[in-house]
Amino acid sequence: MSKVALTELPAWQALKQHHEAIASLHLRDLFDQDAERGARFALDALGIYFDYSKHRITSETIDLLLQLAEQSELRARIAAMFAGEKINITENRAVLHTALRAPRDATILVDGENVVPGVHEVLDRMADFCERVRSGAWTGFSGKPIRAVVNIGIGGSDLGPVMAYEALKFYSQRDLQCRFVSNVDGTDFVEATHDLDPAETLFIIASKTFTTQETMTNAQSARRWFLANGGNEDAIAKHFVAVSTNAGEVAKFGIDTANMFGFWDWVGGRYSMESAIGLSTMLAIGSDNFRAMLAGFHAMDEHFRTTPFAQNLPVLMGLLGLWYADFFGAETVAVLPYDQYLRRFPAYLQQLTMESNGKYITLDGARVNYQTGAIFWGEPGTNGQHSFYQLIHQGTKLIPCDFIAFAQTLNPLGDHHDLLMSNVFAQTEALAFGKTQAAVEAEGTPAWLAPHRVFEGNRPTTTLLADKLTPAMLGKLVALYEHMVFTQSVVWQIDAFDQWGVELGKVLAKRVAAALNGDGDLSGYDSSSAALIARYRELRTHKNP
Ligand code: G6Q
Repeated sequence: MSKVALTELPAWQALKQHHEAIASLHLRDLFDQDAERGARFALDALGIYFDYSKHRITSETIDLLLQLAEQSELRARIAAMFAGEKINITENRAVLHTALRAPRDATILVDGENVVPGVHEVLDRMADFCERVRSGAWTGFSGKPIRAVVNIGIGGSDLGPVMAYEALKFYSQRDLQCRFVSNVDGTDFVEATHDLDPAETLFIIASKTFTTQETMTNAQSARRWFLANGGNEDAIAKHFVAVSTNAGEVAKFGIDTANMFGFWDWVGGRYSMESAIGLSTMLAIGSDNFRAMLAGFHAMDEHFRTTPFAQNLPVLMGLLGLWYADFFGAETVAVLPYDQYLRRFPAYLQQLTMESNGKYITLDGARVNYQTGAIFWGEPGTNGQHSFYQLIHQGTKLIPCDFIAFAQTLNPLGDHHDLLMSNVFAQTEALAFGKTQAAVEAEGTPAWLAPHRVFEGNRPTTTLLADKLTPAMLGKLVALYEHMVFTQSVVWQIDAFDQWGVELGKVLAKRVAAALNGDGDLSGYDSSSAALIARYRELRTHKNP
């Protein structure tokens, strides 16, 4: 399929000109000129108050961005994704994470087959299993109930589960702890298990392919640890379950496929936290809360699918991100959740956004001549304020920020929450409006010091204010970012659902691993790599068996 190049679209050209005209406008002036601006550029949807008034935009900017979405055929692409068309063209796959959260009576066809009953069958099996573990009915080899769940997985089979466990800890069963092992660095496994009792431990081997080097290495270490600490082969079935699409490999590992929870090739790794990959989440919070989370995802799916673009949260968020990336040259986006439970949310979003939109080849196979995916990063507020916010306020880079906050805290404690929230509002105010030279001088600041104390302002922010962090709200937030990513990928004309960029390193690592153990010839390597490998061979003390 051949499309008109993005930069040739009329809306893109108009945006270029429009950018020149408004780039120097200051948010101070925009707010001064329009007393209603705060309300004009704000939306209320699905319990999220979405304030995008502190962006360097006018009504015309939004009109042109919406035209860009139309000219990019976003509406048709959304329909294609929801209908199960194979929009992941480089892997020839449908992209149907939305089917994972579709209600029981929905019909979604892939190759002529309705996939929804299968989704709910797995959810029901997961719910039954989780109930048995949570209630203590499922016991380990010594008859004791399970008290620790260790999820072994990496990338999409880790980041979502970790993030969701942290985010929803408030709702979790506290006598059942979850831990996560992802890194092939043995330290990860050793530290995660050093104080665990194998008799009370359940391992979830979470791997779509069941061939990922890191996960399989950790899974084998888990099996050895279990056998060396009182477990036996017959008890493996009580202590190891799998989440995978690969029954053959699961059986080879020795896990009873009755204890395997499946999913499908139309679920991408980074879009899988609400599939069986979320088994640890369901074990932690229970199936009712898990289903509430799915309902939250689904509500945002429907919002994205049906709401006109001008009121569509993911669409607007995606277009605003694009406005800064492509017209202001901004390279990063800071995500700043003012909720301690969301501390892993930025890390989770890094994979979702950067693995999806970190592409320089279009669907037509051409090299892009514009910027694509931004670098996402962030930390929970207020901690970031005491470290990197300085650069956002007074550095030379433009960094649009997403502030995420909740009106109600899950842990009321004195006036903590008001103090937390006052920082949200104060930061976005300071970033937008800054502090002028005149204001600094009026405070009696000596002339030589004044420039250091001036805040230029005009730093754009979005504020997402919801009532409370619940499982449903988490689902909405994740789906919001998922669909934001998709929106951007459509305009950028890239495949958001493949990840060929992670392949090369994997292949080379296999070759190097073989070279580390011998004393073979290194002449096939470049001089830097050969010297590093030689030095490693010389210095390492522990030899693999
Ligand atoms: C995500 C990627 C990647 C994947 C991991 C783990 O979209 O595909 O992060 O999730 O490589 O893969 P397995 O689940 O197959 O072990």
